[in-house]
Amino acid sequence: MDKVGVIMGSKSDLPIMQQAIDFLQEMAIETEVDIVSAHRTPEKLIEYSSNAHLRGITVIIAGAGGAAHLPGMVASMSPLPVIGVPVKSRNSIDGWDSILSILQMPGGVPVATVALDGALNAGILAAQILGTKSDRVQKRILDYKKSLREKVLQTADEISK
Ligand code: RP5
Repeated sequence: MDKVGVIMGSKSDLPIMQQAIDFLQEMAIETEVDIVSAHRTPEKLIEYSSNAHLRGITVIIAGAGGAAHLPGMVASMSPLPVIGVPVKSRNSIDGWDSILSILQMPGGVPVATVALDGALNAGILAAQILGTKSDRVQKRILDYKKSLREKVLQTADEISK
């Protein structure tokens, strides 16, 4: 089965990135989690980016804060789709540095960037990509959307009483 690789620049990103990991687990999608730092472990970054597609990973979610070069650098070397999560880390200037570092990629090297701290959406997007090849995953996504709809309608019902 296809796997999603979830990487982050530091353990301090984990509380945010856990949202993606939890969602993928809820969808019963195999997930490989690792810490890969663009600045502190550049050799590991090259190794990870060059080999992820060779061991069954089909989508990479990469989260980082501050001068967030991880998602873009992975995208520069990997043939896989990369979803970038800007993290509002303690070294970040209000999150804008992370957002712009991940969002403003040059032509030819796309990173699908989600909202600041938007790891849940990164997990959903990764599952949706896998769902294009798996009826089982796609069915779970449809069920998830149904649960979102029902929650809103139920709340609307409650407050309108
Ligand atoms: C980035 O610097 C990491 O992705 C993290 O968001 C931020 C701070 O890292 P730590 O100093 O907490 O390890 O590279």
